[in-house]
Amino acid sequence: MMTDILIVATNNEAKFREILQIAEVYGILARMPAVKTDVQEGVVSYEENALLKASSATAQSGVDALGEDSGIEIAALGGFPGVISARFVEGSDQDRNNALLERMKTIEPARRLAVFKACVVISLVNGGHLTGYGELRGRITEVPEGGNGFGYDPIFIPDGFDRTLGLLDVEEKNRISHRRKAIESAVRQYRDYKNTVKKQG
Ligand code: ITT
Repeated sequence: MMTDILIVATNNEAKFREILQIAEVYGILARMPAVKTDVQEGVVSYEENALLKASSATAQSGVDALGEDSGIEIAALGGFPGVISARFVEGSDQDRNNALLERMKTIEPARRLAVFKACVVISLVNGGHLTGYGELRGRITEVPEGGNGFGYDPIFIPDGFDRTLGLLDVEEKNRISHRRKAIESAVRQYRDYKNTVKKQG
């Protein structure tokens, strides 16, 4: 089992706990950075923001680092809020959930489709980086339900389920989530890269 330690460049506790649990499955230990990773995110793309977070943590810590950027895209709102999911309304997660439900109050159940997207970038001390993507499709409820998870979990029902992510436990969420898929892809590439480096060394 590998025990490479990756710095995780996030200021979001709940996101960090999910990343930690998922990375462990792949034999990678993760820890929160002792460095500031609160970079100025742009509004261009998840990739760009994830790379900014990861490379800022690598620059400050001198080790390989994982950054993640994610968001929710609501079909009936033209993909809004997307890359600005964390900050399109000031305040709490609950405030943002209520704001989205308010904007969607005239939208019928069949048109409440949404997708969570995540991009994970692992920046390497050698200057390169590895990128993974993940998506989770589902729909937006009419009222929030459940207190598990974070962000939009209480108003999102994944395809194939009849309950919100806020009602699933973290293990269930981590089996299907956008974050899981993005981490799995990036961490597999990272493992291959580490194995190649070891063979060469
Ligand atoms: P860092 O930038 O420090 O990692 P953040 O919370 O600002 O933390 P993002 O910029 O990536 O993270 O914003 C992602 C937002 O999208 C997040 O705050 C939630 O509102 C939402 N989101 C992403 N993944 C989610 C998930 O699994 N469940 C619920 N909401 C999620």
